[in-house]
Amino acid sequence: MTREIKLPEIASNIDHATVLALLVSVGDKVEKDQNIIEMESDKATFELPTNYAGTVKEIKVGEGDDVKVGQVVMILETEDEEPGEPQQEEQANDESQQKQQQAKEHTAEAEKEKPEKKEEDKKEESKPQQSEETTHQKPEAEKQDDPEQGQVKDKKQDKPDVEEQDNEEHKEVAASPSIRRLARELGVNIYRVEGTGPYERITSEDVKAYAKDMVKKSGGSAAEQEDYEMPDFSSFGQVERKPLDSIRQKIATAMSASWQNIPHVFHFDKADVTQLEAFRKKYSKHVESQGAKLTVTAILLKVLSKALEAFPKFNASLDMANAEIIYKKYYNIGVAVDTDRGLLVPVIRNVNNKSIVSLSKELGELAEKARNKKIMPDDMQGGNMAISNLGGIGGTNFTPIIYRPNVAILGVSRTTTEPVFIDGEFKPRMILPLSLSYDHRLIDGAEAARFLRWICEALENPFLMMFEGGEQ
Ligand code: CAO
Repeated sequence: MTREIKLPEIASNIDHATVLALLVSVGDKVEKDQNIIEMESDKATFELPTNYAGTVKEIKVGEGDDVKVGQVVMILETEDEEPGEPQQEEQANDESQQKQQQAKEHTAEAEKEKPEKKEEDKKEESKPQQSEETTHQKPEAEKQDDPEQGQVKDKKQDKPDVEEQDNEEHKEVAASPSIRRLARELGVNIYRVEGTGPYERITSEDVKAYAKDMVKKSGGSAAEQEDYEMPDFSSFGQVERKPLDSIRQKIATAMSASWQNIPHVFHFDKADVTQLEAFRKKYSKHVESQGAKLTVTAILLKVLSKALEAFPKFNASLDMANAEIIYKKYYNIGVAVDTDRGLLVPVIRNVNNKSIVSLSKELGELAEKARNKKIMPDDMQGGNMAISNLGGIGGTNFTPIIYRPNVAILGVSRTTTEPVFIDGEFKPRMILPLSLSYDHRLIDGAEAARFLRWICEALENPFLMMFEGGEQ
């Protein structure tokens, strides 16, 4: 029988995605859960798996197509019987609805922070093909950003600007959806751009010129990069030019936006993890027997969630436009994962309520999903702070960049055995170097020092909290 494969709910605030690459062709046999299409949403690049095994009968979309949630992308010929279909479809729909519900719950706080985004996307969707359009759109969406998404904020920093922005809501602008998207990605408030096209229509050149001007005025380095004239490298030797893939573009945009907008300060400390390492060795078999690997990162997740409970500012976001600090009452932590496509940051939710064993399992599964291109945009949303552990690779210390809208990130370097002077003699101790990058607009140096010391002391006394939290 034939089965329709549709674009499922990807995340609570995403209702469409673009086809980047078709991974199968008509006539190909596919397994259940095999990835069939590489797609890109506003939030991330991901691969769409099929729910069924079968043979590809028809492909309904092409590369570059914009696909709505629920739209049929492919038709498979499967071997199962007709009667089973409605039930399975229903079940798949139920699961999808449940997932959507969970995602909505998970991101409820985040949604509150960006209520206009979905609204604006909907408006764009409803007029996708009009090349020239005039709409009233709220500018809030242009100011939203996301670390995975790489959008740049153009937030107002003080009241007069906010009032000006309110007036702008009532202004009409003529710009196509692609130009609005470009403006969002460059952090440009489209209501401030003067259109030079026919009937004052805003062109991509107008948006880019505005963005350059904006960054120049703020003394940022992106303008320098854009304006920077590349030397002719071929005059020095052989070169090869390759396009930046979409993940790398998103990472690049997100990193520069973060670096330009957040006044970073870096703080360093060292934890004596000799006892912790003995503990890890002792219990690793126990954890392994439950199908997980007890790693430093899993333990740090637990410790960090407790530190966030004790220091709520580090679990907050800074809303400069409204002059507010948003304290979050949930403890979701992102973990930087090194994949062959680049850095991805899946989020582990409600870390404070989970045991180290379940955190170890979840971390392993998420890291594998990220590396196998099975990670979905929703898996990477809603993180309050992040851990970046480069210790498995090497290095004595580093200064990670904060993922907006977080206000801090914990960097973890390699544990080494060092001589430590204790009770009048040098003793070999296992030392874990930690770095904390924090947003100095919200967090003061002394608070950062106390926060990182708290983490070090928790690691130095592992038995105090190791098995806290309910099993999930
Ligand atoms: N010091 C010493 N060894 C460490 C360590 C540390 N800080 N952290 C991990 N290791 C060791 C582990 O013990 C493991 O050794 P064995 O194989 O001998 O047991 C090995 O390194 C690999 O660890 P892992 O990757 O399996 O486990 P993890 O849970 O500690 O890390 C993850 C998971 C996803 C964080 C990691 O795999 C990863 O991708 N790290 C890179 C993150 C990154 O790219 N950050 C930069 C982002 S830019 O800010």
